Amino acid sequence: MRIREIHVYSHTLPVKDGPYVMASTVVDVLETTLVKIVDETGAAGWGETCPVGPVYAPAHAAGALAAIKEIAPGLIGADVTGLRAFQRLMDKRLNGHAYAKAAFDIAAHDLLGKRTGLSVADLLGGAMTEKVPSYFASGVGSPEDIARIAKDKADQGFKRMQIKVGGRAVDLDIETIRKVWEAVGTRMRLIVDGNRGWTSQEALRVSRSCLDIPIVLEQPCNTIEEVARIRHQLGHGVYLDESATDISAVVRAIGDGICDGFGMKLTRIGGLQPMSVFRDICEAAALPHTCDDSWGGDIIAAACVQIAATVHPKFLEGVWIAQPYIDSNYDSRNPVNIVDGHLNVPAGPGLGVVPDEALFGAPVASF
Ligand code: 0XW
Ligand code: MG
Repeated sequence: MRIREIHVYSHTLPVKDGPYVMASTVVDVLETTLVKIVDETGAAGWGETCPVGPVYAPAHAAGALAAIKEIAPGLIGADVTGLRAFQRLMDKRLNGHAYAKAAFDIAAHDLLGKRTGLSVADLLGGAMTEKVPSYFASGVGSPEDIARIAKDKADQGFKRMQIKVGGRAVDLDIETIRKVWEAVGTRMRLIVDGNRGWTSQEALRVSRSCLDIPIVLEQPCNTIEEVARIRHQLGHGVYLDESATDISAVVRAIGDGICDGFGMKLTRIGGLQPMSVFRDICEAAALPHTCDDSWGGDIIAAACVQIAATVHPKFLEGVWIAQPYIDSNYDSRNPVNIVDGHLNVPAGPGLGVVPDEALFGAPVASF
């Protein structure tokens, strides 16, 4: 199963009812990059990577495209049956840029699955469940608006919600957390995501002001060191997201006891192959984690659900997908949509979705 052709597409995803506001960035429209790899039989596999703007992480759409173009020529003739070797082949073409390599890694899994008749979850060790819990992530907003959204989401069947905070007066963040708690109580697990926006002192202040509310703090501060400094003074659990940059950062954070779990992004860690390593490390350490990505359409969403289905349910915190913020699907026959706060594992081989490529226009690059 050797790659004969690669086609790269750019596609625009406007934020429905946008903008989407986070501590460090406001986004109205996202540029996603898709790759289609074709083997000698004409079978195709799809991958995608969509940074949520240029500030959230050291990743941006133009960077993804440039890195993909750098890597692509070296993948012509590559055999997708060796998914670990495939990662090393990409490393030989370009140092770092895991978020771009992820698109190829996802496409290779999709192609291998489509050719063998196996789902991506099968390739990753096998699904443990047919549907996985999703969770809703709000933007940063007024206490009243976020409390109203929280109640709506609990009514829709979500069991977990991420409240975005940071980038404004910390008193407003505290008021938001309190209003959400008053609105939904224990109907949903509440995660408060600072997206690196608080100083250590602000994180401490929030935690001490909300000791009566069972929240978890996700990536409250900019660096691991800032989190580590206050870790044992906090009255709440801590998950790392942006700071969990790769497997070695994850291993270090677990070894140093800095966190109680992770928000993990499939593209940040480099795709499904490294994500499965991360999954197994978390299971060995008995730590929970999400299977998310920063943004993207049905290809990324399907990849997140496929890996999530292979996670022991007791360690799966949930799967965030951008679908509530996107107007349409790439695959209208098998769309990846949240129903009652949950996501069904897409049926069929590979990712279980086949995008309508007419949506993407002509390729921006072909190899
Ligand atoms: C809620 N997310 C999964 C989507 C946005 O990209 C931010 C992200 C997070 O947890 O930071
Ligand atoms: Mg986060």
